Amino acid sequence: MGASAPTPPPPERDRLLDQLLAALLAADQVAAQSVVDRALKLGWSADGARFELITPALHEVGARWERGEIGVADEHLATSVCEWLLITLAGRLRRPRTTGRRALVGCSEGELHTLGALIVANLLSEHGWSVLFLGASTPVDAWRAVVGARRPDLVAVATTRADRLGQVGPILRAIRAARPQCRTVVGGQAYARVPGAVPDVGADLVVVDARELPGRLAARGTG
Ligand code: B12
Repeated sequence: MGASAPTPPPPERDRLLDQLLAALLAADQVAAQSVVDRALKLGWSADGARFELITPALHEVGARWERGEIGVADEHLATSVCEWLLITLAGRLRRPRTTGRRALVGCSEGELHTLGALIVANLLSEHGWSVLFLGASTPVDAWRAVVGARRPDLVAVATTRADRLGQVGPILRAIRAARPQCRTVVGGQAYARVPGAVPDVGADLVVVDARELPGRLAARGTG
């Protein structure tokens, strides 16, 4: 099972997506896992399951929560099942030999949406990076401290809420002050939410679609 492969055909994708959504709304971890297993048996890649199933299913869960069709606890349960799916998916893949490059991945201050960052962390691991994953909301001073102590070559900062974008500039400046040679990449739904141009927060790279990340890093000689 490779990490990346061609996009699955739409009818099959729609059917599996419906099944995954039903499993998530029922908070049925076993059923959700079997949908992902079916996709992999059909030849989908891990990235196919991440980007064509799990991500859109969670976006739909959010839309239903926003419309008041499901409660906060339903959304929490769906999220915890997806976290499980993402971790088991990453655990199945054979990782390439590490290249010695170190990446630090986390969320900007105040940001509690962690699954996008988790996907980025897994993706980088599968492309040979040694990855440190910070999880949710890391304050500016803590970014400075961890970058100084752990000396990453790349830092990826995830932001989902557009109203949290103001926190990203100070984080990037703290990273540069701690380690000037460290490259920075930012991404997450916040960058897609702002109408018009993708906001410039001062990162080396802005990547809205995580699938493009390995290629974009390689094109800059960072991958
Ligand atoms: C689960 C969830 C939560 C959980 C998160 C738990 C967790 N462990 O992550 C909890 C309960 C904490 C939560 C809280 C809130 N949430 Co919420 N949440 C969601 C939900 C349903 C799913 C998020 C998710 O995991 N998506 C799946 C991931 C994989 O997708 P993704 O984030 O888009 O990531 C992909 C790309 O964006 C990209 N990417 C992401 N990060 C990065 C980083 C880099 C570097 C790169 C290259 C790429 C990249 O790659 C990923 C892979 O495809 C979304 C719905 C949605 N549209 O996503 C709402 C949503 C994001 N939440 C929303 C809101 C409003 C909130 C709250 C304010 C609610 C409240 N009133 O308390 C709080 C804010 C908390 C905070 N301080 O951050 C809104 C945001 C609206 C907006 N305008 O910003 C959404 C869109 C729901 C909605 N439809 O209204 N939430």
